[in-house]
Amino acid sequence: RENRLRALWKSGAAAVNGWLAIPNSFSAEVMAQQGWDTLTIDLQHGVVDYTSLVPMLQAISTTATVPMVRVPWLEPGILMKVLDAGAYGVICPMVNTREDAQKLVAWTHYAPRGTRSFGPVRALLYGGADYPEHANDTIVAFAMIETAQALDNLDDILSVEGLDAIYIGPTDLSISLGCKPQMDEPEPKAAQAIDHILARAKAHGIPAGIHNAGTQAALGRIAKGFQFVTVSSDARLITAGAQQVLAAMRAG
Ligand code: 3PY
Ligand code: MG
Repeated sequence: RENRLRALWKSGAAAVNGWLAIPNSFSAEVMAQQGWDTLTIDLQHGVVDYTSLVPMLQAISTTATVPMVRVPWLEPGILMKVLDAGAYGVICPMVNTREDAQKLVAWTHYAPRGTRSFGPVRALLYGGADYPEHANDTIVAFAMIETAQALDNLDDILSVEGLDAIYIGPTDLSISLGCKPQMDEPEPKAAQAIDHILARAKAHGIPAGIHNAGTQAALGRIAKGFQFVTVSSDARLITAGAQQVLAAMRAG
C-alpha cells in the first residue's frame, strides 16, 4: 500500500496531522474517522505504551489516514518495533548530530540502505505482501530538530543521505535556546531559529514539519512552507470541548 503522505507531498500539499496521547483504540478510531491526513501516536510524552499502541494502529487502519508514531527516543529496538507494527511514519525526538541522523536512517531502512532487522509482522497485513520490497521508499522517518545542538549541526543533519523529513519541537527548542517553552508563539530567538530551520530544510529539499497547539499557528506555518503540521491533540480537543460546554452551561 502506498504512503499517502508521500503522495500528498508529491502533489505539493501540506499534511494535517492529528496527535494521539490517549492510550485507547476507540478514541483513536473516533479521531481517524474525522479525516486527518496522518495521525501520530505519541510514545514519548503521552501515556501510551506498546500494548496500547497496536490496537490504536489497527483502529487507524479502518480509514485512509496514515498511521504514524513518535518514538520515545533514538533507539533501534522501539523504532523497529513500531515499524513492524505497521507505522508508515516515525518521528524521532532529539536528533542532534549528523551521527544521530545517520542512525535514524539506518535503523528505519532495510539493507543496503540501513540495518533494520526483518520481521514486519503487522506491517505485512497493513502494507501488503510486497511491503518488504517497498518499505525503504514507503516509510517516512522524521528527525526532530529541537535543541541548540541540532541547530549548530543543522546542515550536517540535513545532508544525511536518506533522511526523509524533519520535525520541529517548538517547546524543547525554546527551552534549549533559553526562551520560555511556547508552542505557537515562541519568543523572538526561538521564532528566528524556526524560520532558519525551515529555510535550510527547503534549501536541502527536505520537507519540514512542526508541532502546533492551534489552527492559527498551523495555518501560518503552512503559508510559510511547512509541509506537515500537527494541530492540537485528542486530549486537548476533549479539554477544549468540555470547557466550552461547561462554560455555556454555567453561564446559562
Ligand atoms: C516540542 O515542542 O518539543 C515537541 O516535542 C512537540 O511535540
Ligand atoms: Mg520535544
